[in-house]
Amino acid sequence: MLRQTLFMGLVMAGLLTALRAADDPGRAAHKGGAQTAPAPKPVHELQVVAGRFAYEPASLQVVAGEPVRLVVRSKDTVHGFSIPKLKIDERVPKGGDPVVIEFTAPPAGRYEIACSEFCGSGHKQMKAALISVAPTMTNQ
Ligand SMILES: [Cu+2]
Repeated sequence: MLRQTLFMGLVMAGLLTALRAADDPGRAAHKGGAQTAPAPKPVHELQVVAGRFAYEPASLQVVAGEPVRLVVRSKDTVHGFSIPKLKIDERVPKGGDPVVIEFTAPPAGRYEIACSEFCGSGHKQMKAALISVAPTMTNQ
C-alpha cells in the first residue's frame, strides 16, 4: 500500500514536471520572465505549556506575516489562552489535550497573552507575550 502510494506520488511529480516544462516558454514570454512564484511560507509551530501560573515559554517570537500554529497544553488545571489584541481566546482543558491556534503573525510589536479562565490565586499574574518581529532578508 505504502509502496503503491509512493509510486503514484513519483508518477504525479513526474507528470507535473513535464506539464510545467511544456507550459513554461509561453508563460515566461507572457510574463517577461518572472515565472517563479514564491514558495509558500512554512508554518511556524510553537509548543506552549500552561500551568499555575505561567506559560512556558513566557515569550513567543514570530515573524510578521508568517503563518503561525500554537499548540497549547495545560499541565494542571483548566487555563485560558488569550491574545486580546488579536481577538484570540481559547480554553485549554485539563488533562493535557492540545489546543491548536492558527493565525498569521501580526505586524511587528508586542502582544500580551493572558489567561482567560480563572485558575486560582495567581490567575491575574498569568501572562506571557507574543513578540512579532519584522521580516528580514534572511528569513524571507
Ligand atoms: Cu487563569
